Amino acid sequence: MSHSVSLRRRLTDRTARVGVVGLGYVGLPLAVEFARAGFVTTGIDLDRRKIDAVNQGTSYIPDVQTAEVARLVSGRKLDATDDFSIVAELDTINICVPTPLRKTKDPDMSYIVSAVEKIAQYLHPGMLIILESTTYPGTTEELVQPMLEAGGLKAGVDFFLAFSPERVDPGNPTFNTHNVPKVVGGVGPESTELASLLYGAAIETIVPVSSPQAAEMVKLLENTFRMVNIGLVNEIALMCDRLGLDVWEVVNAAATKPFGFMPFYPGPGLGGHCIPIDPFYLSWKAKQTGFDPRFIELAGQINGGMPHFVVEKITDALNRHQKSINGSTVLILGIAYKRDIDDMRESPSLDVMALLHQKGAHVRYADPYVPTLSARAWHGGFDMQTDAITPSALAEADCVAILTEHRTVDYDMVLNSSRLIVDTRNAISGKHAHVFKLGAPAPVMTVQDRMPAANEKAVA
Ligand code: SAJ
Repeated sequence: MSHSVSLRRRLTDRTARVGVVGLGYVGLPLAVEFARAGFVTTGIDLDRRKIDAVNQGTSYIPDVQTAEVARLVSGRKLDATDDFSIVAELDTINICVPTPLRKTKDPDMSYIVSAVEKIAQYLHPGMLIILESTTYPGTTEELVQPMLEAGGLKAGVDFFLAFSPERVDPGNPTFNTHNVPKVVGGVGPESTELASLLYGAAIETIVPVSSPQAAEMVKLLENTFRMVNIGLVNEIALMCDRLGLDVWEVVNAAATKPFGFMPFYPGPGLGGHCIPIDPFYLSWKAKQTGFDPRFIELAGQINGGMPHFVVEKITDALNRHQKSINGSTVLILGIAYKRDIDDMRESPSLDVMALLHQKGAHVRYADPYVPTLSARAWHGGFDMQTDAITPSALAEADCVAILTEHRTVDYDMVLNSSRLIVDTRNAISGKHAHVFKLGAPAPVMTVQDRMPAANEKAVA
Protein backbone atom coordinates (compact mmCIF):
# COMPACT_ATOMS: atom_id res chain seq x y z
CA MET A 1 0.00 0.00 0.00
CA SER A 2 1.42 3.46 -0.93
CA HIS A 3 2.32 5.83 1.87
CA SER A 4 -0.42 8.28 0.87
CA VAL A 5 -3.12 5.59 0.74
CA SER A 6 -2.09 4.31 4.13
CA LEU A 7 -2.00 7.78 5.69
CA ARG A 8 -5.28 8.74 4.03
CA ARG A 9 -6.92 5.74 5.66
CA ARG A 10 -5.54 6.58 9.09
CA LEU A 11 -6.64 10.20 8.75
CA THR A 12 -10.10 9.11 7.68
CA ASP A 13 -10.59 6.64 10.52
CA ARG A 14 -8.85 8.95 13.03
CA THR A 15 -6.23 6.35 13.91
CA ALA A 16 -3.42 8.61 12.73
CA ARG A 17 -1.12 9.73 15.57
CA VAL A 18 -0.98 13.52 15.45
CA GLY A 19 1.72 15.81 16.83
CA VAL A 20 1.96 19.57 17.33
CA VAL A 21 5.34 21.21 17.95
CA GLY A 22 4.99 24.48 19.87
CA LEU A 23 2.19 24.75 22.44
CA GLY A 24 1.64 28.49 22.39
CA TYR A 25 -1.44 30.53 21.44
CA VAL A 26 -1.43 28.75 18.05
CA GLY A 27 -0.26 25.22 18.89
CA LEU A 28 -2.34 24.46 21.97
CA PRO A 29 -5.70 25.41 20.40
CA LEU A 30 -4.74 23.39 17.31
CA ALA A 31 -3.76 20.32 19.38
CA VAL A 32 -7.06 20.57 21.25
CA GLU A 33 -9.00 20.74 17.96
CA PHE A 34 -7.20 17.65 16.62
CA ALA A 35 -7.82 15.75 19.87
CA ARG A 36 -11.45 16.89 19.89
CA ALA A 37 -11.74 15.52 16.31
CA GLY A 38 -10.75 12.10 17.65
CA PHE A 39 -7.00 11.94 16.95
CA VAL A 40 -4.66 10.84 19.72
CA THR A 41 -2.61 14.03 19.81
CA THR A 42 0.76 14.77 21.39
CA GLY A 43 1.98 18.29 22.00
CA ILE A 44 5.74 18.82 21.92
CA ASP A 45 7.31 21.84 23.58
CA LEU A 46 10.56 22.77 25.30
CA ASP A 47 8.79 24.52 28.18
CA ARG A 48 8.18 22.03 31.01
CA ARG A 49 5.58 24.34 32.52
CA LYS A 50 3.44 24.03 29.40
CA ILE A 51 3.96 20.27 29.24
CA ASP A 52 3.09 19.76 32.90
CA ALA A 53 0.04 22.02 32.61
CA VAL A 54 -1.34 20.05 29.68
CA ASN A 55 -0.64 16.67 31.29
CA GLN A 56 -2.33 17.90 34.47
CA GLY A 57 -5.36 18.81 32.35
CA THR A 58 -5.08 22.57 32.62
CA SER A 59 -4.93 25.35 30.03
CA TYR A 60 -2.65 28.40 30.15
CA ILE A 61 -4.15 29.93 26.97
CA PRO A 62 -7.25 32.08 27.68
CA ASP A 63 -8.99 30.91 24.48
CA VAL A 64 -8.63 27.23 25.53
CA GLN A 65 -10.88 26.03 28.34
CA THR A 66 -9.18 24.06 31.09
CA ALA A 67 -12.22 21.79 31.30
CA GLU A 68 -11.70 20.83 27.65
CA VAL A 69 -8.01 20.06 28.18
CA ALA A 70 -8.89 18.01 31.25
CA ARG A 71 -11.53 16.06 29.33
CA LEU A 72 -9.18 15.29 26.46
CA VAL A 73 -6.25 14.35 28.71
CA SER A 74 -8.35 12.10 30.92
CA GLY A 75 -9.81 10.61 27.73
CA ARG A 76 -6.21 9.86 26.66
CA LYS A 77 -6.66 11.91 23.49
CA LEU A 78 -4.15 14.56 24.45
CA ASP A 79 -0.78 14.62 26.15
CA ALA A 80 2.47 16.59 25.98
CA THR A 81 6.20 15.92 26.08
CA ASP A 82 9.57 17.54 25.47
CA ASP A 83 10.99 14.33 24.04
CA PHE A 84 11.19 14.52 20.24
CA SER A 85 11.76 10.77 19.95
CA ILE A 86 7.96 10.49 20.08
CA VAL A 87 8.08 11.68 16.44
CA ALA A 88 9.03 8.12 15.46
CA GLU A 89 5.50 7.08 16.52
CA LEU A 90 3.69 9.98 14.88
CA ASP A 91 2.01 10.15 11.47
CA THR A 92 1.60 13.93 11.25
CA ILE A 93 3.30 16.96 12.77
CA ASN A 94 2.27 20.62 12.75
CA ILE A 95 5.08 23.08 13.50
CA CYS A 96 3.78 26.13 15.38
CA VAL A 97 6.92 27.85 16.65
CA PRO A 98 7.70 31.59 16.78
CA THR A 99 9.17 33.52 13.86
CA PRO A 100 10.37 36.78 15.37
CA LEU A 101 12.56 39.43 13.77
CA ARG A 102 16.16 40.06 14.68
CA LYS A 103 17.17 43.59 15.75
CA THR A 104 18.23 44.11 12.12
CA LYS A 105 14.63 43.40 11.03
CA ASP A 106 15.84 40.19 9.36
CA PRO A 107 13.88 36.96 9.89
CA ASP A 108 14.93 34.86 12.87
CA MET A 109 14.50 31.29 11.56
CA SER A 110 16.20 29.67 14.54
CA TYR A 111 13.00 28.25 16.05
CA ILE A 112 11.93 26.64 12.78
CA VAL A 113 15.42 25.27 12.11
CA SER A 114 15.67 23.83 15.61
CA ALA A 115 12.27 22.13 15.39
CA VAL A 116 12.92 20.72 11.91
CA GLU A 117 16.36 19.42 12.92
CA LYS A 118 14.78 17.46 15.77
CA ILE A 119 11.92 16.17 13.60
CA ALA A 120 14.34 15.11 10.84
CA GLN A 121 16.08 12.75 13.27
CA TYR A 122 12.91 10.67 13.56
CA LEU A 123 11.27 11.32 10.18
CA HIS A 124 9.92 8.10 8.70
CA PRO A 125 8.16 7.22 5.42
CA GLY A 126 4.52 8.20 5.18
CA MET A 127 4.70 11.16 7.59
CA LEU A 128 2.93 14.47 6.94
CA ILE A 129 4.79 17.59 8.11
CA ILE A 130 3.00 20.96 8.08
CA LEU A 131 4.64 24.29 8.88
CA GLU A 132 2.26 26.91 10.34
CA SER A 133 4.69 29.57 11.53
CA THR A 134 4.37 32.82 9.59
CA THR A 135 7.42 33.13 7.35
CA TYR A 136 8.75 34.40 4.04
CA PRO A 137 7.54 32.82 0.79
CA GLY A 138 9.84 29.91 -0.05
CA THR A 139 10.68 28.81 3.49
CA THR A 140 8.95 25.43 3.23
CA GLU A 141 10.55 24.41 -0.06
CA GLU A 142 13.93 26.18 0.27
CA LEU A 143 14.70 25.63 3.97
CA VAL A 144 12.49 22.93 5.50
CA GLN A 145 12.25 20.50 2.58
CA PRO A 146 16.05 20.05 2.10
CA MET A 147 16.51 19.53 5.84
CA LEU A 148 13.88 16.79 5.88
CA GLU A 149 15.13 15.20 2.64
CA ALA A 150 18.73 15.03 3.90
CA GLY A 151 18.08 11.53 5.24
CA GLY A 152 17.18 10.29 1.76
CA LEU A 153 13.38 10.48 1.88
CA LYS A 154 11.71 12.56 -0.86
CA ALA A 155 9.01 15.11 -0.13
CA GLY A 156 5.71 14.46 -1.89
CA VAL A 157 6.66 10.82 -2.40
CA ASP A 158 8.12 9.20 0.73
CA PHE A 159 6.73 11.82 3.11
CA PHE A 160 4.39 14.75 2.69
CA LEU A 161 5.07 18.42 3.32
CA ALA A 162 2.80 21.49 3.36
CA PHE A 163 2.44 25.02 4.66
CA SER A 164 -0.71 26.33 6.32
CA PRO A 165 -0.75 29.83 7.84
CA GLU A 166 -2.04 30.25 11.39
CA ARG A 167 -4.94 32.67 11.64
CA VAL A 168 -5.35 32.75 15.40
CA ASP A 169 -6.65 36.02 16.79
CA PRO A 170 -6.16 35.78 20.57
CA GLY A 171 -9.21 36.89 22.52
CA ASN A 172 -11.51 37.01 19.48
CA PRO A 173 -14.92 35.95 20.79
CA THR A 174 -16.25 35.02 17.34
CA PHE A 175 -13.45 33.48 15.32
CA ASN A 176 -11.40 30.54 16.58
CA THR A 177 -9.22 27.71 15.28
CA HIS A 178 -12.28 25.59 14.44
CA ASN A 179 -14.24 28.13 12.38
CA VAL A 180 -11.59 30.22 10.60
CA PRO A 181 -11.00 28.91 7.05
CA LYS A 182 -7.63 27.14 6.73
CA VAL A 183 -5.43 27.80 3.70
CA VAL A 184 -3.21 24.84 2.76
CA GLY A 185 -0.48 24.47 0.13
CA GLY A 186 1.52 21.26 -0.27
CA VAL A 187 4.65 20.01 -2.02
CA GLY A 188 2.77 18.14 -4.73
CA PRO A 189 -0.94 17.37 -4.91
CA GLU A 190 -0.87 14.47 -2.46
CA SER A 191 0.69 16.66 0.26
CA THR A 192 -2.06 19.24 -0.25
CA GLU A 193 -4.74 16.56 -0.22
CA LEU A 194 -3.45 14.82 2.91
CA ALA A 195 -3.00 18.10 4.79
CA SER A 196 -6.52 19.11 3.76
CA LEU A 197 -7.79 15.76 5.05
CA LEU A 198 -6.11 16.24 8.43
CA TYR A 199 -7.37 19.79 8.89
CA GLY A 200 -10.78 18.89 7.48
CA ALA A 201 -11.34 16.57 10.42
CA ALA A 202 -11.00 19.47 12.87
CA ILE A 203 -11.67 22.72 11.00
CA GLU A 204 -14.85 23.75 9.19
CA THR A 205 -13.44 25.15 5.93
CA ILE A 206 -10.27 24.18 4.04
CA VAL A 207 -8.84 26.35 1.24
CA PRO A 208 -6.27 24.46 -0.85
CA VAL A 209 -3.80 26.54 -2.89
CA SER A 210 -1.24 25.55 -5.50
CA SER A 211 1.93 25.49 -3.42
CA PRO A 212 3.45 26.08 0.02
CA GLN A 213 4.85 29.36 -1.29
CA ALA A 214 1.38 30.56 -2.27
CA ALA A 215 0.11 29.69 1.22
CA GLU A 216 3.06 31.52 2.81
CA MET A 217 2.31 34.58 0.68
CA VAL A 218 -1.42 34.51 1.55
CA LYS A 219 -0.61 35.04 5.20
CA LEU A 220 1.86 37.82 4.51
CA LEU A 221 -0.64 39.62 2.27
CA GLU A 222 -3.26 39.41 5.05
CA ASN A 223 -1.04 41.01 7.65
CA THR A 224 0.79 43.41 5.34
CA PHE A 225 -2.66 44.65 4.30
CA ARG A 226 -3.35 45.53 7.93
CA MET A 227 0.03 47.09 8.59
CA VAL A 228 -0.08 49.30 5.48
CA ASN A 229 -3.66 50.42 6.15
CA ILE A 230 -2.87 51.21 9.75
CA GLY A 231 0.08 53.23 8.46
CA LEU A 232 -2.24 55.02 6.04
CA VAL A 233 -4.74 55.97 8.74
CA ASN A 234 -1.94 57.10 11.02
CA GLU A 235 -0.69 59.38 8.25
CA ILE A 236 -4.26 60.64 7.76
CA ALA A 237 -4.28 61.39 11.51
CA LEU A 238 -1.07 63.40 11.14
CA MET A 239 -2.67 65.34 8.27
CA CYS A 240 -5.87 65.94 10.27
CA ASP A 241 -3.73 67.24 13.12
CA ARG A 242 -2.25 69.81 10.74
CA LEU A 243 -5.55 70.60 9.03
CA GLY A 244 -7.49 71.05 12.29
CA LEU A 245 -9.77 68.12 11.44
CA ASP A 246 -10.91 65.29 13.73
CA VAL A 247 -9.62 62.05 12.20
CA TRP A 248 -12.06 60.01 14.33
CA GLU A 249 -15.03 61.88 12.89
CA VAL A 250 -13.61 61.47 9.38
CA VAL A 251 -12.95 57.71 9.69
CA ASN A 252 -16.30 56.99 11.34
CA ALA A 253 -18.12 58.89 8.61
CA ALA A 254 -16.11 57.13 5.88
CA ALA A 255 -17.00 53.82 7.52
CA THR A 256 -20.64 54.44 6.64
CA LYS A 257 -19.74 53.62 3.04
CA PRO A 258 -21.25 50.14 2.67
CA PHE A 259 -18.77 49.00 0.01
CA GLY A 260 -15.18 49.58 -1.00
CA PHE A 261 -13.99 50.85 2.37
CA MET A 262 -12.76 49.20 5.56
CA PRO A 263 -12.13 51.37 8.64
CA PHE A 264 -8.79 51.37 10.40
CA TYR A 265 -8.11 53.65 13.34
CA PRO A 266 -5.07 55.71 14.29
CA GLY A 267 -3.15 54.92 17.42
CA PRO A 268 0.15 55.33 19.25
CA GLY A 269 1.90 52.85 16.97
CA LEU A 270 1.87 49.21 15.93
CA GLY A 271 2.11 46.42 18.50
CA GLY A 272 1.77 42.68 18.68
CA HIS A 273 3.66 39.66 17.45
CA CYS A 274 2.13 39.60 13.96
CA ILE A 275 1.42 42.89 12.29
CA PRO A 276 4.65 44.77 13.03
CA ILE A 277 6.72 41.70 12.19
CA ASP A 278 5.18 39.62 9.41
CA PRO A 279 5.47 42.25 6.64
CA PHE A 280 9.22 42.44 7.21
CA TYR A 281 9.47 38.74 6.38
CA LEU A 282 7.96 39.62 3.02
CA SER A 283 10.11 42.71 2.46
CA TRP A 284 13.24 40.75 3.39
CA LYS A 285 12.43 38.12 0.75
CA ALA A 286 11.48 40.76 -1.83
CA LYS A 287 14.84 42.47 -1.35
CA GLN A 288 16.57 39.15 -2.00
CA THR A 289 15.11 39.37 -5.50
CA GLY A 290 16.31 42.97 -5.88
CA PHE A 291 12.80 44.36 -5.40
CA ASP A 292 12.27 47.49 -3.26
CA PRO A 293 9.14 46.95 -1.07
CA ARG A 294 8.32 50.62 -0.65
CA PHE A 295 4.83 50.31 0.87
CA ILE A 296 6.05 48.08 3.70
CA GLU A 297 9.06 50.27 4.45
CA LEU A 298 6.99 53.48 4.37
CA ALA A 299 4.23 52.05 6.57
CA GLY A 300 6.92 50.85 8.95
CA GLN A 301 8.36 54.34 9.18
CA ILE A 302 4.97 55.97 9.77
CA ASN A 303 3.84 53.44 12.36
CA GLY A 304 7.27 53.51 13.99
CA GLY A 305 7.06 57.29 14.27
CA MET A 306 3.73 57.36 16.10
CA PRO A 307 5.20 56.99 19.63
CA HIS A 308 7.26 60.14 18.97
CA PHE A 309 4.12 61.94 17.78
CA VAL A 310 2.32 60.92 20.97
CA VAL A 311 5.18 62.33 23.07
CA GLU A 312 4.88 65.60 21.11
CA LYS A 313 1.15 65.62 21.90
CA ILE A 314 1.91 65.07 25.60
CA THR A 315 4.46 67.88 25.44
CA ASP A 316 1.86 70.21 23.93
CA ALA A 317 -0.71 69.23 26.54
CA LEU A 318 1.67 69.80 29.46
CA ASN A 319 2.71 73.06 27.87
CA ARG A 320 -0.93 74.15 28.02
CA HIS A 321 -0.66 73.68 31.76
CA GLN A 322 2.65 75.53 31.78
CA LYS A 323 4.53 72.39 32.59
CA SER A 324 7.52 70.65 31.01
CA ILE A 325 7.81 66.94 30.48
CA ASN A 326 10.89 67.05 32.66
CA GLY A 327 9.64 66.62 36.20
CA SER A 328 6.02 65.97 35.30
CA THR A 329 4.23 62.77 36.32
CA VAL A 330 2.68 61.05 33.31
CA LEU A 331 0.31 58.14 33.92
CA ILE A 332 0.09 55.76 30.94
CA LEU A 333 -3.36 54.21 30.75
CA GLY A 334 -3.08 50.84 28.95
CA ILE A 335 0.21 49.19 28.03
CA ALA A 336 -1.01 45.98 26.33
CA TYR A 337 -0.55 46.19 22.56
CA LYS A 338 -4.29 46.25 21.94
CA ARG A 339 -7.41 46.50 24.05
CA ASP A 340 -8.84 43.78 26.27
CA ILE A 341 -5.76 41.52 26.22
CA ASP A 342 -2.70 41.16 28.48
CA ASP A 343 -0.03 40.85 25.76
CA MET A 344 2.59 43.61 25.66
CA ARG A 345 4.74 42.32 22.82
CA GLU A 346 5.95 45.23 20.67
CA SER A 347 3.45 47.48 22.44
CA PRO A 348 3.95 51.12 21.38
CA SER A 349 3.04 52.11 24.94
CA LEU A 350 6.46 50.85 25.98
CA ASP A 351 8.16 53.06 23.40
CA VAL A 352 6.20 56.10 24.62
CA MET A 353 7.15 55.32 28.23
CA ALA A 354 10.84 55.01 27.33
CA LEU A 355 10.79 58.31 25.42
CA LEU A 356 9.05 60.10 28.29
CA HIS A 357 11.52 58.65 30.78
CA GLN A 358 14.46 59.83 28.66
CA LYS A 359 12.99 63.35 28.76
CA GLY A 360 12.81 63.37 32.56
CA ALA A 361 9.15 62.52 33.12
CA HIS A 362 8.11 60.47 36.12
CA VAL A 363 6.39 57.65 34.26
CA ARG A 364 3.70 55.48 35.84
CA TYR A 365 1.23 53.11 34.26
CA ALA A 366 -2.17 51.60 34.94
CA ASP A 367 -3.38 48.54 33.06
CA PRO A 368 -5.86 46.09 34.60
CA TYR A 369 -4.51 43.34 32.35
CA VAL A 370 -0.82 43.88 33.12
CA PRO A 371 -0.04 43.75 36.86
CA THR A 372 3.74 44.12 36.58
CA LEU A 373 6.23 45.51 34.07
CA SER A 374 9.91 44.60 34.01
CA ALA A 375 12.62 47.21 33.53
CA ARG A 376 13.82 45.25 30.50
CA ALA A 377 10.42 45.42 28.84
CA TRP A 378 10.23 49.21 28.79
CA HIS A 379 13.97 50.15 28.98
CA GLY A 380 13.23 52.46 31.88
CA GLY A 381 15.76 51.03 34.28
CA PHE A 382 13.32 49.87 36.95
CA ASP A 383 10.48 47.39 37.37
CA MET A 384 6.98 48.75 37.87
CA GLN A 385 3.63 47.65 39.11
CA THR A 386 0.35 48.87 37.75
CA ASP A 387 -1.42 51.71 39.50
CA ALA A 388 -5.03 51.21 40.38
CA ILE A 389 -7.24 53.33 38.14
CA THR A 390 -8.75 55.44 40.90
CA PRO A 391 -9.71 59.13 41.05
CA SER A 392 -6.76 59.83 43.34
CA ALA A 393 -4.21 58.06 41.14
CA LEU A 394 -5.53 59.90 38.11
CA ALA A 395 -5.58 63.27 39.92
CA GLU A 396 -1.96 62.84 41.03
CA ALA A 397 -0.74 62.73 37.44
CA ASP A 398 0.14 65.94 35.62
CA CYS A 399 -1.00 64.15 32.47
CA VAL A 400 -2.88 60.90 31.81
CA ALA A 401 -2.12 59.34 28.40
CA ILE A 402 -4.67 56.81 27.12
CA LEU A 403 -2.63 54.49 24.88
CA THR A 404 -4.71 51.27 25.01
CA GLU A 405 -8.45 51.54 25.43
CA HIS A 406 -9.38 48.52 27.53
CA ARG A 407 -13.17 48.35 27.71
CA THR A 408 -13.15 47.58 31.45
CA VAL A 409 -11.96 51.11 32.26
CA ASP A 410 -14.47 53.79 33.37
CA TYR A 411 -13.55 56.65 31.02
CA ASP A 412 -16.08 59.02 32.56
CA MET A 413 -14.18 58.65 35.81
CA VAL A 414 -10.90 59.17 33.90
CA LEU A 415 -12.35 62.31 32.29
CA ASN A 416 -13.61 63.75 35.56
CA SER A 417 -10.61 62.82 37.72
CA SER A 418 -7.70 63.74 35.47
CA ARG A 419 -6.18 67.21 35.27
CA LEU A 420 -4.98 66.67 31.70
CA ILE A 421 -5.58 63.86 29.21
CA VAL A 422 -3.93 62.82 25.95
CA ASP A 423 -6.28 60.39 24.25
CA THR A 424 -4.70 58.34 21.41
CA ARG A 425 -7.64 55.91 21.02
CA ASN A 426 -10.74 58.14 21.01
CA ALA A 427 -11.71 56.59 24.33
CA ILE A 428 -13.10 59.92 25.56
CA SER A 429 -16.10 61.23 23.65
CA GLY A 430 -16.80 64.90 23.03
CA LYS A 431 -14.58 67.95 23.36
CA HIS A 432 -13.06 69.00 26.68
CA ALA A 433 -10.67 71.78 27.61
CA HIS A 434 -8.30 69.32 29.28
CA VAL A 435 -8.41 66.56 26.63
CA PHE A 436 -5.91 66.52 23.74
CA LYS A 437 -6.73 63.92 21.10
CA LEU A 438 -4.41 62.26 18.60
CA GLY A 439 -5.44 63.40 15.12
CA ALA A 440 -7.84 66.10 16.28
CA PRO A 441 -7.61 69.86 16.99
CA ALA A 442 -6.17 70.83 20.38
CA PRO A 443 -8.63 72.45 22.82
CA VAL A 444 -8.79 76.19 22.19
CA MET A 445 -6.29 78.14 24.30
CA THR A 446 -7.92 80.65 26.65
CA VAL A 447 -6.52 83.83 28.11
CA GLN A 448 -6.24 82.04 31.46
CA ASP A 449 -4.11 79.38 29.83
CA ARG A 450 -1.47 81.90 28.83
CA MET A 451 1.43 82.27 31.20
CA PRO A 452 2.07 85.97 31.87
CA ALA A 453 5.47 87.14 30.69
CA ALA A 454 7.96 87.63 33.51
CA ASN A 455 7.50 91.44 33.47
CA GLU A 456 3.72 91.34 33.15
CA LYS A 457 1.42 91.46 36.17
CA ALA A 458 -0.65 88.26 36.35
CA VAL A 459 -4.01 88.97 34.76
CA ALA A 460 -6.54 89.09 37.63
N1 SAJ B 1 -4.11 48.82 15.31
C1 SAJ B 1 -4.32 50.17 15.06
N2 SAJ B 1 -5.39 50.53 14.29
C2 SAJ B 1 -6.24 49.59 13.77
C3 SAJ B 1 -6.00 48.23 14.03
C4 SAJ B 1 -4.94 47.87 14.81
O1 SAJ B 1 -3.58 51.02 15.52
O2 SAJ B 1 -7.20 49.98 13.09
C5 SAJ B 1 -2.96 48.43 16.11
C6 SAJ B 1 -3.34 47.71 17.38
O3 SAJ B 1 -3.54 48.63 18.43
C7 SAJ B 1 -2.12 46.83 17.62
C8 SAJ B 1 -1.63 46.52 16.22
O4 SAJ B 1 -2.20 47.50 15.36
O5 SAJ B 1 -1.13 47.55 18.32
C9 SAJ B 1 -2.05 45.15 15.73
O6 SAJ B 1 -3.42 45.06 15.95
P1 SAJ B 1 -4.34 43.91 15.23
O7 SAJ B 1 -5.75 44.32 15.43
O8 SAJ B 1 -3.87 43.66 13.88
O9 SAJ B 1 -4.14 42.66 16.18
P2 SAJ B 1 -3.10 41.48 16.15
O10 SAJ B 1 -1.69 41.93 16.10
O11 SAJ B 1 -3.51 40.60 17.27
O12 SAJ B 1 -3.38 40.81 14.77
C10 SAJ B 1 -4.05 39.60 14.74
C11 SAJ B 1 -3.69 39.04 13.41
N3 SAJ B 1 -4.05 37.67 13.37
C12 SAJ B 1 -3.21 36.81 12.76
O13 SAJ B 1 -2.14 37.14 12.29
C13 SAJ B 1 -3.64 35.42 12.71
C14 SAJ B 1 -4.41 39.77 12.30
O14 SAJ B 1 -4.28 39.05 11.08
C15 SAJ B 1 -5.87 39.90 12.62
O15 SAJ B 1 -6.52 40.55 11.55
C16 SAJ B 1 -5.99 40.70 13.89
O16 SAJ B 1 -5.44 39.86 14.92
C17 SAJ B 1 -7.43 41.04 14.21
O17 SAJ B 1 -8.19 41.27 13.25
O18 SAJ B 1 -7.72 41.15 15.39
